[in-house]
Amino acid sequence: HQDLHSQLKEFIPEQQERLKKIKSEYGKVQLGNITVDMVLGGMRGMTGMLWETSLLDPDEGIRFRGMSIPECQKLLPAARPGGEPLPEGLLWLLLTGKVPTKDQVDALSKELRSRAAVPDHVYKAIDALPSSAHPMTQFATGVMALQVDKLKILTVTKQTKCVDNSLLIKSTLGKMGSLWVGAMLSVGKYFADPAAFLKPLASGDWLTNCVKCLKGVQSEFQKAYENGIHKSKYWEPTYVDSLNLIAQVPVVASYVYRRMYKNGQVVPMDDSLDYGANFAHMLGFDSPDMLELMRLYVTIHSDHEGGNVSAHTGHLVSDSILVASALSDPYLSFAAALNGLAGPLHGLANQEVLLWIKSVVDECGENITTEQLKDYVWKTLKSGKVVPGFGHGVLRKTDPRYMCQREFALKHLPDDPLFQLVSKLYDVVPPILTELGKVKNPWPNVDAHSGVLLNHYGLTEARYYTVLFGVSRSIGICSQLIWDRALGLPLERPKSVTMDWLEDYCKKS
Ligand code: FCX
Repeated sequence: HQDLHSQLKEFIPEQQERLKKIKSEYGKVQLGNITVDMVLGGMRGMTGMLWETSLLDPDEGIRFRGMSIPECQKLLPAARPGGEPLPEGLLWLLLTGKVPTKDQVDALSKELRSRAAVPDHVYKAIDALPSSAHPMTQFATGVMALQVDKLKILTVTKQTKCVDNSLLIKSTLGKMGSLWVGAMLSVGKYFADPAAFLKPLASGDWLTNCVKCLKGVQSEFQKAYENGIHKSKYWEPTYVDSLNLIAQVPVVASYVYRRMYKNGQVVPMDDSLDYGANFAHMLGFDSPDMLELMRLYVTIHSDHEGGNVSAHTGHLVSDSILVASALSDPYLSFAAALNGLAGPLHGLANQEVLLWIKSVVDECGENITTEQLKDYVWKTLKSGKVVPGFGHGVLRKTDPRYMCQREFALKHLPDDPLFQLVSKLYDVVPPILTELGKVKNPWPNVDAHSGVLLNHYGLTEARYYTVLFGVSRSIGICSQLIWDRALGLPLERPKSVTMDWLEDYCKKS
């Protein structure tokens, strides 16, 4: 099959069977012991979650469906021969476990473009915030607003003909207004037999029925859920929501950028461009190298197994669907993930890195000596701050996401002064963090490098950088979300204890 949906339809039943078998054959196998340190240490080192799309090895770094970053760079289809992988190819890989052909990726690019329309009320929701609001706040607000469906606003007279199903609605609508009927008609489209759905509304209890309709006018998942979809089919509307969301987020994100930094002059999508390139284009950057950078950027930032703050948040929130919390569709889950990503020890670190590097240059100039740099690092540490871009909760070696960005820089911008400073930091920081004695991983992570590359091509607004990370994360988080639904993964509900409980338990054992 050439299309992604058909491939998934074939793959999902196999994997459902596989999971059943694992449960029945290995359900009682022990995976490790939980120590008090682990409970107090933010659950580090506890294996406790299923995450199919990627796996993080402390030494090797991330593998997407078993493929390392260099393997992805080699094997996933690219826009130019030998160029950086197309993020659509990675989405295909995460969802199906297979490397797509170039034709399949091109078809997926086209499909994403066709799903990218963003309703006006999303822009209005963003515009309601001061343009000085942090870009992540504006972006997450836009994503929340995306969850609300496009309403077809019809002008309602006393007798309105519903064009979609040629049902004549005899209306006593006076006090309800056009918005409500627009909502109903939009929902009506979803039902298999809209005429039958709308008929009782024409004569019956308007208000009750309208409220029922309005609740349904949100994500495809929510509509299906409210309409009583069978559990085994949850993944289908989640798939539709997820693809829509992945397609829409670059449009929303670039709107935030243009609103904040380019007087609100929006650049429309280019129908000839792939996902990553289009994002760069809508931000206002068209140089071929920047397009390549964005393809690489989106690919490597997409997924980093399940326990990191943003991925875990998206997963945790979405799983509450299964206890009938009718709210947590992909839009709401992803908005929650974005709020997690906006923290300075997680995604916001990419902003912090560039600001920190610029503060080094401001204080010491671009031709800083190694000794001066060492002093600056110590000064940062002594003032009780972290050195942004270094360290990791799981990784224990240099992040391969850092390495591939370093290779990109060596190829395209070896003489950039800020890149040279980043290279110097690679020599200077790890020995200092090691000397501190408590840092488990002194090596650089993904965020140590991304800013200087973007800065080189003119995307200099560091406060915006985490939004780019966020757009990329839609691919990983939504892919796993589809699998959460396909595999029927249950609500997460780890047990918590108090200090009293810990003391009592430990004294007794
Ligand atoms: N600078 C200074 N101190 C650091 C440090 C750094 N870069 N990295 C770790 N430490 C400190 C911790 O703050 C902690 O100190 P404490 O005991 O006084 O609280 C101690 O070393 C042990 O921490 P460790 O177990 O090594 O690391 P954690 O798992 O607790 O934290 C992060 C991991 C990533 C949060 C930590 O290394 C850090 O704060 N780094 C800087 C911020 C950063 O780059 N974040 C991005 C991470 C990632 F790539 C992403 O999610 O985007």
